[in-house]
Parts: sequence; C-alpha cells; structure tokens
Amino acid sequence: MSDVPASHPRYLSLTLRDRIVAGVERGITSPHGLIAHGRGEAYDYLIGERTRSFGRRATRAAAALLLQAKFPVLSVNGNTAALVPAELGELAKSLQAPLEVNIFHASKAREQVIRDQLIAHGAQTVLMPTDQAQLDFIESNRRFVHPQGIYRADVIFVPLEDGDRCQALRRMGKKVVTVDLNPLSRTARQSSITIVDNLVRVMPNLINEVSRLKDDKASTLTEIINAYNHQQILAAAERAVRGGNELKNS
Ligand code: PTJ
Repeated sequence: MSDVPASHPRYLSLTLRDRIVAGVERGITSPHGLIAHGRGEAYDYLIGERTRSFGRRATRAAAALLLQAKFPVLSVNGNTAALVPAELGELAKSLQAPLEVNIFHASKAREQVIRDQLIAHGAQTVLMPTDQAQLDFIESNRRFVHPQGIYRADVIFVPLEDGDRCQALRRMGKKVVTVDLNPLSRTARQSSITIVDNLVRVMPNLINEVSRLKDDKASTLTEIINAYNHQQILAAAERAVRGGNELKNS
C-alpha cells in the first residue's frame, strides 16, 4: 500500500488505485487493467462517485435475475479479482454458483494466480478455462470456457467486460449481467442488465439484495425483472454522465 494518509480528500480513490497496482505487481491484473481502471475512474467522477438510482434499480434487477437463474455463473477477470476477491466468493456462496476465471489478455500464469487469489479470499468453487468447451461467435482468449461453467450457464455475471464476449453470450441465448461505469460501452448496451456503478460499491449492494430477495416468491422476482427497462436505465445513466437532470431524481 502507498503512504496516502486517511485524511487525504481522494483517499478512497487512491486506495482503489493501490489495489489495482498491487494486482499488477502480483500478476493478477493485466497492465491493460490500469488503463481500464483509469477510464472507470473518470466515469465514476462524472456520476459523483456514489450509487445513483439507475445503479440501485439495476442492482436489484440483477439480484432477481441471478436468483431466478437455473445455472448462474460469476465470471472473474484480472481487475475484478484485484478489487473485490472476497465479495466475489461471498456472492457465489450466497447464489450457490461457481466462479469461473475468464480473461481477455491470454496468460495461463495469470489465470492460476487469479484462482489462487479467489481461494485465498474464501472462494469455494473456482472453475478454469478449458479447451473442451468454446463459445461461438468469438475469437479472443475469452472463448475458452469450462463445460460445467460459463458454457452451460443461463445467466452470467460479467463485470468489467470489453464487449466481444458479452455479444457472443447473448447470441448463444444466454442472459448477461454486467457492471460498467461507462453506459455507452458495447457491453453496457448489449447486456441484459447493466449496473452503471463502481464495482466496489456494487458488490456489497448486490450481496445485500440477493440476501433480501432470496426467500421471495418466483413471481416477485419476475415482477422485479420485468420492471427493469434497459434503455431507460442506460439513458438515465448517460444523462448523469453528461451532466443532465438525473441529479435531482437520485
Ligand atoms: O483481465 P483481463 O485480461 O480479462 O482484462 C480485463 C480488462 C478490464 C483490462 C479488459 O476487459 C478491458 O480492456 O476492458 P475495457 O475494454 O477497458 O472495459 C472495461 C470497462 O470497465 C470500461 O468501460 C470501464 O469504464 C469500466 N470500469 C473500469 N473500472 C471499473 C469499471 N466499471 C465499474 N467499476 C469499476 N471499478
């Protein structure tokens, strides 16, 4: 960790930078992940570095969709493993879903270190990519998946994605929940549900929503999912980013 004093006005943001830098140093996060994080920071700044109503509503719908899934899977890349390893394990446990390592910038060594990081933070089942199952409609390293994980999943949580796999998963008939601070990204647009909020705020909120909705009837979950309007949520997020009137509504 750096020597940033807790009284520093940008303490939280600087702490997150430290986590990502430590992730790169430990071989968890790709160097490209630093750039992705910087882009996320800029969007977070524009939405006021707090959870907004569009993020809250999408988080609730995501919890309902993950709970309603027959076979949910949580996909983990180098940024998410550095930022929220314990929370990923906690959410997986609560949903009784496997975690699956799936990275864009190919590296067998990094896949293994990400797995170790998740297990060190309490994760139970961490699936790895294989060459026994491949996604259709995609050429990047992300096509290699586990036959009992992403390949057979009906709903997949893919925070901080870069677009190619999200589109492929949708074309294969799967539902995708993403977390992306950029409401204009291809992933944000193509996902079934997009949470425009910082992953570090989303994870505790999502874990809470899952535990709150866990014992609810299937019809209640369906109502929540049906009430989610993807285009409206993205439009509200985009207005917020562009400095529109969402501020007074949230
Ligand atoms: O570990 P790998 O090899 O799978 O690589 C992972 C990254 C993230 C480097 C890769 O998927 C990538 O290049 O992603 P992109 O195209 O930069 O997209 C990442 C998106 O996540 C961008 O739209 C960012 O704004 C957003 N983002 C970054 N940090 C956060 C975030 N969204 C929510 N919370 C964050 N903390």
